[in-house]
Amino acid sequence: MKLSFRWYGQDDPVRLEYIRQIPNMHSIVSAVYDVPAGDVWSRESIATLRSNIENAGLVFDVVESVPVHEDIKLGLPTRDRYIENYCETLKRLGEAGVRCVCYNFMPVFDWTRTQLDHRLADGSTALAYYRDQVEKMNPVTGEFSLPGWDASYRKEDLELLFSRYARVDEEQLWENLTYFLKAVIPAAERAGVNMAIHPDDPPWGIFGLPRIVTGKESLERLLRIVDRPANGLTICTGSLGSSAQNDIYDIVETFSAQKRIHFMHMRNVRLLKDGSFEESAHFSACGSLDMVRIMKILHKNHFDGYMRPDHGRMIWGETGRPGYGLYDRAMGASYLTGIWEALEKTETD
Ligand code: DNO
Repeated sequence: MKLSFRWYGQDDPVRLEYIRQIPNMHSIVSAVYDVPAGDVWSRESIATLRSNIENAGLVFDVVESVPVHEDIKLGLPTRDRYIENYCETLKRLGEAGVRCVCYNFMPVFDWTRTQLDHRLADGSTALAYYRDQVEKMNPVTGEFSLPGWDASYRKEDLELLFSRYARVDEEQLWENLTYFLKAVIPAAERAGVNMAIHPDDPPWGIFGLPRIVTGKESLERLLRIVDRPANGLTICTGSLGSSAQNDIYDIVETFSAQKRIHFMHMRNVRLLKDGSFEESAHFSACGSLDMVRIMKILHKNHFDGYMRPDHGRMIWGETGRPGYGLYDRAMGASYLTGIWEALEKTETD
């Protein structure tokens, strides 16, 4: 297991020097943020990112994310150009030493929450998703702004995107994903990069848009499309685990045994009865997931990919990017390291 930590570049209030001080820290997970989705990442930007990270004594070998242009997800004729750009970016990342690229295939919205500062009993704040609130929302009328989504969309862009997605059902989205994987996985292999798709978060359709990377069956289907190690997974425990229909332990067991998990996002969530969820501290007792059980499965299957603590709460007065402060994620990292060390030093039974 290689421990890693997400960093949003020079604008991130969390400094690389601080991340370096977290025991056992190995890799920085980052991206080039100054280019629109679909453009090729410049060699200069990649080199700058790499040298900033290396100067801090850390390794730059994981990227999250190289975004997939909406035209690819929609299957528009323009997709070929964007796929070509995607492959070129992978080539450049491979040359710069990147070994794992996380991406997602969610239409329009990335991760979705209704609240970024839900107050927990201990006074900390965390992200939350309340189902009834999402059901009442209509993103096109624009009477609200969802936390965490790309605020750069104008109303007209969104209307156009929604009208285009009206013709894309789940099967069509699978076809578009298939087209993408068949072109991109060979390029990733040539670049020496493992692709690791992030599951949809939350793992169900929202706002009438299709979502397909939602559970064990869909992950199996995805891996079969191009049955090569470079076509792999990010298993995000908090995303998949936020649906009571997913057995996260079985998912981790199945795909770590197959060596198809390249990246683990470790996060705990508390599931509520109506299908809503609130994020929590990493410690098992704080949420609905048994983190030790997940780590045990990974350890048993000799997981040697990347792992990062996912979203943390805001604690100790820290302000900044919701979910991505330093303190609680650092505690999460230490918790995960502690569990791993205990497993390493315990005879397997
Ligand atoms: C949220 C993240 C996601 C993730 C992308 C991967 O905090 O887990 O935004 O980076 O979905 O493409």
